Amino acid sequence: MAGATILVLNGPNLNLLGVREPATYGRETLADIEEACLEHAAELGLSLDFRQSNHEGQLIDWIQEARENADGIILNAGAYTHTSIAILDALKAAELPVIEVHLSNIYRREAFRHTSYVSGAANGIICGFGGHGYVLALAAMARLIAAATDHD
Ligand code: CA2
Repeated sequence: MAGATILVLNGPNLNLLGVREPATYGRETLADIEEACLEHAAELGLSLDFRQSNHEGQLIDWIQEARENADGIILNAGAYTHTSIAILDALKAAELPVIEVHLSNIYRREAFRHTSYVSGAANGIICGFGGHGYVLALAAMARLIAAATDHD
């Protein structure tokens, strides 16, 4: 597992974190979350590739590239979670462990947020813990990769 690279992908509008709607998404910025992830990844011996895009096609290109460049994907697809069969297909084609993350508890929110296409390709889902959910996802990913390596 040492040296494994985790791609952490963030979808549309997550660049606004900490700047708008603090009542829903908190005051933590995406840069704060990246910093916490970098710290935790170093403790776990993982390399991190942390990215954000507002564009569905860009997210799909990065997921496709991950097949060659990464060992696991942590994804907060933002609103594309609830709409994008294309992201689901890309995740399935990547054949990597996937952890879905949401800052908010999507099951306590509007009904349209209760459906996630991403979940169809995810090993597990973490939602409702704000930015700390990304750190929890890294710990879970380290265990998934270690378990897969043990069986090789
Ligand atoms: O809870 C999450 O992490 C979400 O993925 C966030 C998405 C939302 O569409 C999902 O249902 C749940 C929205 C991200 C938008 O982030 C903003 C941050 C600050 C201000 C405005 C939007």
